[in-house]
Amino acid sequence: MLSESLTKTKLTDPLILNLLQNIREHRSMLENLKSIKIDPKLTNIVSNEIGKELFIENEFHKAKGFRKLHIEVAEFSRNLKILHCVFFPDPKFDIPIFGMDLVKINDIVSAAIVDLSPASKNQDVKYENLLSAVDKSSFTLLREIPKWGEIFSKNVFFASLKNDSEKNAFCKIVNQYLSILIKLSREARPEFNKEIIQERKNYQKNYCLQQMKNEKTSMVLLKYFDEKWVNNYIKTVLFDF
Ligand code: BLA
Repeated sequence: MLSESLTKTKLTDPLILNLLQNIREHRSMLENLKSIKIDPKLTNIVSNEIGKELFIENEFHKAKGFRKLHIEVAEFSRNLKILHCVFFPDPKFDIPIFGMDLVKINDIVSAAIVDLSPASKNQDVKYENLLSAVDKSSFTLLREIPKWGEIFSKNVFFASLKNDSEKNAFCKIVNQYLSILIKLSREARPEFNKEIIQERKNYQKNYCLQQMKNEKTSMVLLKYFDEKWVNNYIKTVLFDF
């Protein structure tokens, strides 16, 4: 196991810690896992300014089949907690993009989203049946995907979580989506056709450009950082292509 798997986080929220542990466990199953060096100023960010306290903790790895495995844990003004995770495939491999976001405001999980999003043409038909088979029935507050979310698969899951049973059910869905991702990545073989690889790069670019249209991400960051910093963070840390 890599030492990063044991990295402590400042966050103490049990749901986020549970999800974080599961994501790290799945990540550790990937072949050739290595951490990526990113500017330390962007990796660990802390502010203790009264009323504007925050920390942002990032983990970056790569592995066989993946150009960037990113996990971010953040807490803003002590009341907004976020777990953000995107696993971007290496475009040589036909692997979908794993994305999840959990937004907790005080004690309410207002947004819990997870998906394996297509990263090449017709890719979703290859794993749609696997995602459809995952039980997503026990939720009362399903949410509608915003317009920019056309990048997600038909099986994107998006809800607010009402109680412990829904929180546990969401963790289970995330686990199953990650297991499907690991299975697909084990089966994937490298492609050498430049046009096919270019098309996959375009899919990732489109995924990132659409995610950048989510004003809720930038709105939070703009309360704590200036516009230049936020644009750079979104383009280089969250959604680079
Ligand atoms: C929504 N994202 C949100 C919300 C906030 C953030 C505050 C509003 C919560 C709500 O609608 O209930 C904020 N998310 C952040 C911040 C970061 C973050 C600041 O990750 C990181 C620094 N967002 C993603 C990824 C996905 C995603 C990878 O970053 C999905 C795979 C989805 N977030 C997503 C969606 C919404 C959301 C779909 C709801 C947007 C809406 O309804 O308009």
